[in-house]
Order: sequence, then C-alpha cells, then structure tokens
Amino acid sequence: MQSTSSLQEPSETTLRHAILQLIEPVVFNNLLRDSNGKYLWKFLDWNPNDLAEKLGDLKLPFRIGFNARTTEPQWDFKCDVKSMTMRNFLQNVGTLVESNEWQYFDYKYMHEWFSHHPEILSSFDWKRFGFDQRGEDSTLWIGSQGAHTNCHQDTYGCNLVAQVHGRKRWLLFSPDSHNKLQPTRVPYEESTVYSSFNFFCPSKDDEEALLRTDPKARMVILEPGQVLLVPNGWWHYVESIDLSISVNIWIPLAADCHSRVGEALVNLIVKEIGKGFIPTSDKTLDAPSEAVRLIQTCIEKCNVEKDDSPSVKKFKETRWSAKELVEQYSNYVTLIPVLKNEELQELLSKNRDRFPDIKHKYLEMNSSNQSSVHQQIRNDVVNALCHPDVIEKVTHLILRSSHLRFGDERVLLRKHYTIPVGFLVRIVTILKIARIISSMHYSDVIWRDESITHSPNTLQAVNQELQSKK
Ligand SMILES: O=C(O)CCC(=O)C(=O)O
Repeated sequence: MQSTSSLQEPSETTLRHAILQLIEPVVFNNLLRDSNGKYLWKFLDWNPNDLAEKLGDLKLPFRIGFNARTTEPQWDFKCDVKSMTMRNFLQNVGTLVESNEWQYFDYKYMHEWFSHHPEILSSFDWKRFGFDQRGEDSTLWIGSQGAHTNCHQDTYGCNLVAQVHGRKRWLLFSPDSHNKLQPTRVPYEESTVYSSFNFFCPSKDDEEALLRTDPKARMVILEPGQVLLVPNGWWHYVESIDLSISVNIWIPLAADCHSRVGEALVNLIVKEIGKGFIPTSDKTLDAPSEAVRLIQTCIEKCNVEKDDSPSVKKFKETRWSAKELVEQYSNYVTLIPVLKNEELQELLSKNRDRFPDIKHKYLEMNSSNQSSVHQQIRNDVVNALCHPDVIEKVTHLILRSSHLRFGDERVLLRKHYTIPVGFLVRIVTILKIARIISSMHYSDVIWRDESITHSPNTLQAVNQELQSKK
C-alpha cells in the first residue's frame, strides 16, 4: 500500500526550492496533469500535425545529420541546414530512414521563431514547477529519429526539460566526470563544454576508454508529459528515439557569476590564440584588452547579481536531496538509475554496431588533411588551457587574489573591485607564446555564432552592457 505522503502532490514552492537545490537529476511524473488526468499544457494535447497546421507556411531551419558512422561526433557547425515548413518535415520524415538522414530543429528560442504565433507561445508555462518562465522564454527541439545532441556540459544554470511528443534517451554524467569524458572547447561555443566522445556511434577505442573509467552513466528514456531536471554541470548526451518534440528552460543560479568569469577566461584564451584566424561575427571582442575588460565586468556583475539570483535567497524550508524528494513524493518524482558498466557497454556497442559502414558523406567532407599533427597540437593547447579544472583554478585565484571570497552558494565581493591586471597580462603573454608554438593556422578552432548559446545568462549580454557604457 502507498503511504499517504506519496499521494500528495509537491506544491509549486516545494518544487521551486528543490529544483534550485538538487545536485542530482530527477524525473517529474504526473505533474502536468490535473486531477481528472487532463494535461495542464495545451501544447501536450497537440500532435505534430496540429503544430504543423498552426505553423502554416513558416519555414524552420532543420540541421541535417546522418544515421551513419563518423569518426568524430557530428558537430553542429559542420552540418548542412535545410529550411522547411513543419508540414514538409512531417511529410518527409518517413523517407529519412532510407536516406540515412536525421533532421533537427534544435536549440531554438521560441520567442525568436514564434512571435507571430501567440497561441503556441501561450500553450504552456513552467508555473507548476514554481517558475515564471513561459513559452516565449523556452527553447524548442523538434527532431526525427536519430537526431541528437553531442555529449556536453552547460556551464550556466540548471535545466528543466519537458518531453512533449515521442521519446528521447538521455545519458547523464555527474559534473566531476570531466576527466572521464575528454572535455574539449574545439569547436568553441560559449557556455558549452563538449566531450570528444562520439556517443551516437562510438568506436571500439571510445568504448574501451569510456568503460575503463567506469563513468557511472545514468540513463532515462523521457516520455511525453515527463519533465527532467538536469542540475548544474551535469554532462548529457541526448538522442531522439522517435520523432520527438521537447521544450526546456535554463534557470539562472547564483553560481553563474563565478562560471561567467571562467567563460570570459576561455573567451580570452580562444580569441587570443586564434586571433585573426577564427571566423566570428563578433568584432567587439577581438582585442585582448576588450576580453580583459569583459572579465572585469563579469567579476563586477557577481556583486550586483548575488542578491537577485533565485538560489541566493535563504531557504527557510527543508533543504532537499533527490532521495528525500523521491521518498516524500514517490508518485511524482523518480531517481535516474546508474547504469552498471556492463549495461553501458551494451548500449555503446549497440550504438556502434547499428552503423557498421564507415564510408560516409560527412566523413568524406571532413577527412582532408585536418588530422595533421599541427592541428592536434593546436587543439591540445587550447584544451589544456581551457580544461575545466584549469579554468576553475584560475577563476578562483583571480577572485581570491583580489580579496574575494567564495562560499558554496554565496559570492562575497567588494563593490569596486580592481582586476589584477598584471596577472591577466601574464596570461595573455603565455597565450601569445602558445600561439607561436602552435604555428597558428587556427581557422579550424571554430567560433560558433554567438547568438546561439545554451543559456540567456551569457557573456554576450555582458558584452552588450559593456558596449552601451562606452
Ligand atoms: O534535447 C537535446 O537534444 C539536447 C538538450 C540539451 O542539451 C539541453 O537541454 O541542455
């Protein structure tokens, strides 16, 4: 028999507090239905055809990838993009299996795409979880079977993801897994640290390297109506098992100001090493002095923001752990099981064996002389300097050397902080030397469009602020 408490729904306040506090992922079940079992979100009542009808002739950019073996992960920037209506996407989705393609309208802020479709923007909100964010603040992902997002870690905020249609497999690894997942900042994207492993179709070497470290992967297949919490820093690899639609929000956290200083350092390193060689639409940050100013502004912002961020507020209520929340609300919250090493091995080898053929357009397109020793050294230099442990340490030293103290959730800062310029100049000098060492044909460190970032809480916003002060 179920305990009374497990039948009681968690309140909005409880969920909000728990979501801001939890450091382990959980899945929320049955929270998007009312007592009659009806969905609270209109969006969940619509099927893909309903959505296609509402979107009419609006063309959406779908990224094209391949259900095929590739040596490296299928990086976003190397994928072609096809513009088509949702109706066209649905008409063609059945033929994709034959052409070995997947298509993904991914990572799109809804307010940017659907401003003329208020019915869609207002078809859901995140109130049930205690947050004010609505459709326009959310990001939408529509993908065919096989569409996937390479394994990565988001540096800002925590993430609430609702599955709306179809199923998606999530593989999650704890934030301290970076030495097991071979982090890389090449390609570079603010606030995203990629893993070098190709989870979609791992090589035997990938599989062995992963299993050797026993990375304690957690796996969940998300179904419509379920909502996943990805706490800050959790690595994730996500793949559509069917035609899938999902939405998410990133919730800012107090710790983001610390992460933003780190991201500003990575920005400095990548821009300094790749100066003049990295394609970027953003000219404002080209000079190292600008990048240094950005670091300074990020540090100052820590002071201003520390009182605004949701997780800074003092919690008078219970401090939740995932286990306690699940025990209290077992009908509504579940933990995500850790895979045994054998189970992870089974998943990886299944993924490898499903695409035995290595000859593929994606590979042909990218297999020029790029795997040269020089390129590898250049990548290694960037990745060593931008390794999460290094960035964390340097961020900490910069803040500490300026009489700043960090607590777990609190950042204590002096209002008028003077940046340790000498220290930063030394970093810039080291980077210059690194650039010479790596003989700098650096066009292959790809600078992705900065308007695309995994969180609204970004350097881009800080930079705009800097420009407006000029
Ligand atoms: O659903 C996906 O493909 C990826 C989602 C993701 O990376 C995220 O929500 O942070």
